[in-house]
Amino acid sequence: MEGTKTVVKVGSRKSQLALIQTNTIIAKLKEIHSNYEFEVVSMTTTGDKILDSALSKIGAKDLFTRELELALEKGDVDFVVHSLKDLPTRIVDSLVIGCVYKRDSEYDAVVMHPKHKGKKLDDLDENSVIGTSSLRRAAQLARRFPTFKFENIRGNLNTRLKKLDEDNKYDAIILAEAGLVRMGWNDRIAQVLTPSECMYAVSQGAMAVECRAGDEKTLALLSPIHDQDTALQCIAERAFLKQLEGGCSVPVCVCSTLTDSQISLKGGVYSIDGKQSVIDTVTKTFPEEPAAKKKATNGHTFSAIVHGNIELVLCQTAEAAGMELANRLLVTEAADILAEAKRQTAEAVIAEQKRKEQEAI
Ligand code: DPM
Repeated sequence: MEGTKTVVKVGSRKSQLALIQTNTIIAKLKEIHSNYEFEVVSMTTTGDKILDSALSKIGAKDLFTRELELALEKGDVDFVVHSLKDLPTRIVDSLVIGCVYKRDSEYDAVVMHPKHKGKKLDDLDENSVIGTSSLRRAAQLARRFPTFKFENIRGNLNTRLKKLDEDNKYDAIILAEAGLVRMGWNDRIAQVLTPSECMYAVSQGAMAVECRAGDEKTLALLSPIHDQDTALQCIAERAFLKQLEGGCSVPVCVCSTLTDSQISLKGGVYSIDGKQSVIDTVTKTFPEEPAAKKKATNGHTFSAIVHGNIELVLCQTAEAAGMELANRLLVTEAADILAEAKRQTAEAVIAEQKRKEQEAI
């Protein structure tokens, strides 16, 4: 009977990608819970409004999420779908990541200007201009292609593709393969970058659902789509970033693999110009002893991700892998590289504010 259906309100950004992601999660939930109805409440975030600065130059970690989180806290919406890589490793205590959905491609992809159709990065001229606002992508690719120029490009995916095709400024841009595929732009992917060419961002390609901590009804609704393998890899990757106190202000990259018995996390810290880097790997074996299989204390999360239906000891092992890798790097020159990258980014934030103040006069 129509009237007996429970209505769940779902917050989303207004961009095409955000709405596609939100509708993917809703469609999956509808398959499982036929007695629920979902209503999308879309809104514009600060990050959507600031289109003229690189994200790393704005200086706030929650640009694309804050407005949505406020709506969650107020009870205006019951959950919000995000790209997990956009969610800071620390979120407010009142909210949690209630599930992590099965990861799509975690790799970066190259999209060429139409005049370079059929080419790969290796085929481009020495002075080619690559559009990306990701410090991580620019640093790793600058190392490999020292003569390329890396220029900022902002805006949602539609805007960026339009800028690439129409502005004649960029020879190619770098985007996450997952986003391109979700938009249905597979035919624009010229090349998928392997981890040896460009390691990916923490949690890239995974969607996550944020909800109120302790909202048992929503947590139970989300539980069947919480993907164990993805969650464990993302817990390890996020623990690494959290321990490094990274974020989008520094070039930090990862590559993780999982088997039934082990989790392995490779992580790197780069200088902004890509000239210095430290990369290391930690592998941990999941313990089998029943003693370790303790139940979670209520409300415990892993870099804000609930353990949900996943064995606690698996989450703890994944988290330990990420923390150990970070701790290992922090006793090498990686600590100095990181500190210098943070200093440069902070300086860029101030320069950007000054530039804007000048513009406003
Ligand atoms: C974060 C970064 C970027 C996004 C930084 C990074 C890319 C910014 C840029 C943290 N968030 O990756 O080093 O290219 O200027 C973002 C995208 C997706 C989620 C788009 C993209 C889609 C893929 C996914 C923006 N956030 O990376 O091309 O779900 O992971």
